[in-house]
Amino acid sequence: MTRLWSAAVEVLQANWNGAATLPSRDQYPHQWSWDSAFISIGWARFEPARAQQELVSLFRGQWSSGRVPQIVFSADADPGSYFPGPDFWRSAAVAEAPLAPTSGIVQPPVHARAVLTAYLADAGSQRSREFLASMYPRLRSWHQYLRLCRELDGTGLASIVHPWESGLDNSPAWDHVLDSQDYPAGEQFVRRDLTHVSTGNRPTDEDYRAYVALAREYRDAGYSDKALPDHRFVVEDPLFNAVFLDAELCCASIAELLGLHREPHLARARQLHEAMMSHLWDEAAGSFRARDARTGDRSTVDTIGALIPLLDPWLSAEVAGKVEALALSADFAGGCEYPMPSTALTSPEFDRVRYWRGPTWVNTNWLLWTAAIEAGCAELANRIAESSVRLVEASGFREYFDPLTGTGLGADRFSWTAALTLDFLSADQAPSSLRSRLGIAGVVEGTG
Ligand code: 2M8
Repeated sequence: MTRLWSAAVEVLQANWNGAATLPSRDQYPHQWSWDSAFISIGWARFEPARAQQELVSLFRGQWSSGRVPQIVFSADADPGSYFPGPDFWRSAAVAEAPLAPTSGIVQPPVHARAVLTAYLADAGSQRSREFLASMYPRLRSWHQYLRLCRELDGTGLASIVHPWESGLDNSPAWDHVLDSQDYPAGEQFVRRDLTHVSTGNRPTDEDYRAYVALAREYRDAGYSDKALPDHRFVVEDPLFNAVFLDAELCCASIAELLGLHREPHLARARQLHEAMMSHLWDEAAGSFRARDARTGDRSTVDTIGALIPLLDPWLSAEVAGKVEALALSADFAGGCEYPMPSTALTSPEFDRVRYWRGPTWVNTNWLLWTAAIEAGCAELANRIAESSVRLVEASGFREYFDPLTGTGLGADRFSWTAALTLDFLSADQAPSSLRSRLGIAGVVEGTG
């Protein structure tokens, strides 16, 4: 066992609160949705039972509509340690919410991949089979929520209704939507995120004014998705929808393992493929771009989100080739020592230290690495795995990193950075790819 491995294990153990793993004890003292999925992939590498417990614990927060909330609040945390907390979201006032206090928005649906990984890490045991059988209906209900409540304009794509739902909070991919509107000051609030991290590395006050106004409007409409056509932020995001497509493929594999029908999941994954090609692929730009569902306008910026659709097994060789070329170009891997930057290096919006506007993040590296392995892009996969490990060796398990110098930024001892490092370090024992489990060939010539 290497020093790096032991250090990563130690971070996860220190951030475990008895039922779940906190993303960071100081900065994020509750359970976050997609963090938990990534974190469980790390636990699966050395303690599969804990990986499964992490996911079961997250789904305690699932609403009766199927919605899996972005945050499940921890009773142990100091109520003033994170904003917006349970007093802001007021989930107790919503009939479909569970007993555990939660926020009312969602995050990308990485959970089916995490459930499959946590099962495969201990596939022989009775406990694992029970885990898989109990999680499958919860995943189905989560995906059904996204299909029934978040497909708003007949495109077949799931919409996000808040920048926090993307997981890439202040990405320039939605500047064109946010900048076209005014946000009332509303009730006063105190930002807690600047207590431990410097102002220049976090979203701006202006960003926060928009985030709080949009969250308040959604909350005050009772988190009703029927009201969304009037909502001011409704965006179809390539990363969110590519992860959703991948999640349906994972559900197809889970259904097969449980002796159930995989076809409905494959059909839904295929529909997402068609919808992404029709609405998010920008032929002129040769790239996937986020789309404002109310106006149809697409973003003009290339971000890390443009690359994650490589997860789609039905991309034509031409489209997959363009995505791979962009990933390896001077805009991303070819232009810096520590890829993958969250915004194209040559974009005027690129900011090397400000949160999701430029820095390298280990979770998006892991998603693209997974996609590159699935798509057979060995050069890209190797480059990402090698540079991610080099980055944490040099700077520790930080939340994000300057892609030019590798300097660590944001929270320290950050859980998904530690967890996914364990996965990069165990790549030689990876279970067979999803495409080969499902018998779906890699990139298919002529479709798309
Ligand atoms: C960041 O987002 C939260 C809001 O959800 C915040 O800034 O307070 C993002 O990086 C998000 O992707 C992540 O899940 C969360 C916790 O790590 O932090």
